[in-house]
Parts: sequence; C-alpha cells; structure tokens
Amino acid sequence: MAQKNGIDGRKKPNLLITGTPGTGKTTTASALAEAAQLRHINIGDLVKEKNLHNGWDEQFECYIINEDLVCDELEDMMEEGGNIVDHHGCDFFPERWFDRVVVLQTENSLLYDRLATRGYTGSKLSNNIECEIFQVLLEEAKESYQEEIVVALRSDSIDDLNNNVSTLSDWLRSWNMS
Ligand code: DAT
Repeated sequence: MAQKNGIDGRKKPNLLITGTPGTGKTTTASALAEAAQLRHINIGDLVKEKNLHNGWDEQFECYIINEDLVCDELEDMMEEGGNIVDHHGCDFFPERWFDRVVVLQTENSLLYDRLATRGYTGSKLSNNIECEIFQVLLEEAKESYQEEIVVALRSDSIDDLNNNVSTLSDWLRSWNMS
C-alpha cells in the first residue's frame, strides 16, 4: 500500500498536544503514545534533562526555555515522524513539523483544583487560570498553524481523557493507512 507523506515528506505523523498547565497534556500524550506506539516528547522534561534553557525564572518559577536549542534538538526526530509533543506553548516550533495540533481545555474550577493539588499558589495559580479563561493556547495555536489542523478537545473527566485518546488513536491510524 502506498504510504502517505506528511507536510514534510515524513512517513509517520507528528502530533502536538498543547494547553494550559493541568489540562492533561502529559496524561493524554503518554496514554496515546502507548496506544499508538509513538514517541512521547515532554518538552519540559527534555529542557531539564538536556539543559536547553537560559536559567531559572524567579518570577514565573520555571526554566527560561532556549527555543533555538529545543528546536535543534528535535529536528531529526521530527523529520522522521511518529512523535507526540507535549508542551504548554506552541508558537516557537516550525509550522511544518505538525500534522495536527490538539488544544486541551478544562473547566476553570476543575483546573483550579488540579493546579492547587500540584502546589501552585498565588500569581502562578491565577495566571494559569486566566490563561485558560482567555483561551490563550487556542488563540496561539490558531495563529501559529493552519486552522484546519487545530482541534480543541475537552479534558474535564476521565471519560473525556479516554475519548480523546481513542479519537486521536483513530486519527493516527487513518493517517497511517491513507
Ligand atoms: P499537564 O501535562 O497539562 O500539565 P497532567 O497530564 O499533568 O497535565 O494532568 C494534571 C492532573 O490532572 C494529573 O493529576 C492528572 C489529572 N488529569 C489529567 N487529565 C484529566 C482528565 N481528563 N480528567 C481528570 N483528571 C485529569
């Protein structure tokens, strides 16, 4: 059977899962990677492991990502295809890398509880809730990629999580067969 080539000539698709922290990116991406036998790349972990940052931001309590180093690190894997990238931002990756961009969204009070459980307080907590209320990641995704490859999925409950993994597995399968 003829294999479809992606935007960049790859034989397997690349998927980006983005959204406000706490919406379920890592949980969804790792379940999907296992179901679809693809590689899960958590950008936050990669940045820490490989020191792809310019130090620690005291105000926002996170590493200052060196976007050029992250893109250089990922280029070969992305060219090969078969990656599920998980990150709370999406505007610095080359547009050609992704065949689909998924934005997870969570109802504000549920998100608040998840982030509070994670130990977020004060402005770190309120900034993230505001980010979700104003749909910052959905806007960023629509500005950075063709609108037809961007999909917003609800991630409030375990049922949502299971449905999202199943929907995305179906999509990955159909990409591989077409
Ligand atoms: P993220 O990677 O977006 O920061 P996560 O995958 O670490 O989010 O999930 C944050 C917490 O919420 C974690 O305890 C698992 C839980 N969770 C994730 N998605 C969920 C969902 N759809 N329903 C209920 N809980 C969920």
